[in-house]
Amino acid sequence: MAQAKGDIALIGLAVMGQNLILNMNDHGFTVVAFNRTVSKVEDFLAKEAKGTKVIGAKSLEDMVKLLKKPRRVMMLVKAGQAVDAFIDKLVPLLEKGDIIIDGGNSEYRDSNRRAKSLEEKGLLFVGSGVSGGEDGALYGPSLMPGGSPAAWPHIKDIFQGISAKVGSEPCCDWVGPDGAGHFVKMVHNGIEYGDMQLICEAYHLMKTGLSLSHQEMADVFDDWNKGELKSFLIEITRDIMKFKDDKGDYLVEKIRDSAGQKGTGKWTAISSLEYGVPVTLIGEAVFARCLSSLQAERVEASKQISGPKTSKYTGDKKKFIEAIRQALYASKIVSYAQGFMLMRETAKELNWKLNFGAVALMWRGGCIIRSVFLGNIKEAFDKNPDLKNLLLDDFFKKAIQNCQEAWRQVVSTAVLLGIPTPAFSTALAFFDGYRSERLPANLIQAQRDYFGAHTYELLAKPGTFVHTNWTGHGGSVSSSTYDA
Ligand code: NBP
Repeated sequence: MAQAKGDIALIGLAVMGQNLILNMNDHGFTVVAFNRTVSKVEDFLAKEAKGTKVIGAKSLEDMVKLLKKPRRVMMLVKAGQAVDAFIDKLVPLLEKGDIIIDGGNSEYRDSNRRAKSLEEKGLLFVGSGVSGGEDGALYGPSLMPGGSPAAWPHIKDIFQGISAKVGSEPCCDWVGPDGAGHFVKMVHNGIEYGDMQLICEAYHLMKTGLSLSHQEMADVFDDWNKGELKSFLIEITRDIMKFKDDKGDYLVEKIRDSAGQKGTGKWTAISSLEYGVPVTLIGEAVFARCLSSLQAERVEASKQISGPKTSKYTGDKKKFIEAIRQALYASKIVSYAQGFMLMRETAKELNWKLNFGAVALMWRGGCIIRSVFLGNIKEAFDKNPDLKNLLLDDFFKKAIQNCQEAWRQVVSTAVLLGIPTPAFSTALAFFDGYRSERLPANLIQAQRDYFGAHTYELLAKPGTFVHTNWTGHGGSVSSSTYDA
């Protein structure tokens, strides 16, 4: 009989799984490796895992026998059907209290379902966000585990051991029940879409509006990376700006301007619509990718539709670059405020208790959106765990106040030059809407009541809904259905 010495099993020997195994091994854990195509186990042991303590399993039965109890089985396989297929095969092999961990990019509602179904069978389920790409998996990812709370004490040492650290603090903590871990990872990815779009808009303005060279833009990003915008994405953008191919040309300009997407940004936008939270910046970032992908159509349109006479800014370049930096910073604050609004509302709806300070810390290091800025967000939630909105925190209120004038100048200049800045613009529109005591929705209510007798609420009598016969020939009966 095989000796049960494995601390954890890992199924899925593609790039993420392999690197996570090596990371676990480096931290002193004994990992049992398995893969659907079993020959890859042998290959892995002979190559990447040569000289490590990693144990290969020839079958799932074999793998389970090699594990200490409670058994911990982590999957890093393609999200969707592959996860369910493995769960179905694992369930008969496991015992009460054993733990199945899904570290793939699963949709959080799938994780809600899997947690419920496995808990009913006496097993524990963890759906964990893993961020940081292949390097993160190897050297320290950001990990966002959620699911059956009873699983956490059994996986905490491994997870916090292998995760990225900020100082001595691990970028991994328990997120919440059900699919909360995958939900938070989804919002992380949505925010990543937003951050990338904001940087692209800054690049577009500097390249088209200011005609900066690639070295000049690299210098600007380098400079920004020394201050409040310091982050992984700004850092890699600096390096991309100055990267030349073997012909000595700037590679970025040779890349087709059509952005791909795997869906997590879209899921965030869909969730925001479902829960009624105005996560406008991520929505615009997703749509900006969609518009970019209509590349052939845009090329055709560009020959037929013209914009303003010039797209060149004629004012002080240096001052405008600083204004762009401030516009990016202010827009980024709005984007994160919106992301946390979505998490707050979802947590309320699904009865999850999320620790927002811990979420900010998990994103502070290891993941793609890692930045100094997330430290400020953590401080805001540490100061006030019930903070309604980041925009109401003193630090961010002041920060956005300082940037406001420059932000408006950048958005209005971009409009006049015909350079699209959907994320900068929507962030500003949200900011102006959020700080408005009165919005024109009174007119929407009047219109709805006019054409559909949907009723409206009087400011002076909150909670009292009335209908008006606006035309004199409609009836006084109101509608009970929302079909506008
Ligand atoms: P992939 O997403 O390419 O998945 C490859 C693994 O899934 C292999 O082990 C493969 O087995 C297995 N698999 C597939 Br494909 N279809 C299967 C099926 N029907 N039944 C069982 N197994 C199946 O690998 P990855 O890029 O390492 O990502 C793993 C997970 O981590 C994914 O959910 C991904 O979204 C997530 N993730 C990836 C990154 C990243 O930067 N790549 C970052 C964060 C999270 P086989 O060898 O037999 O084909």
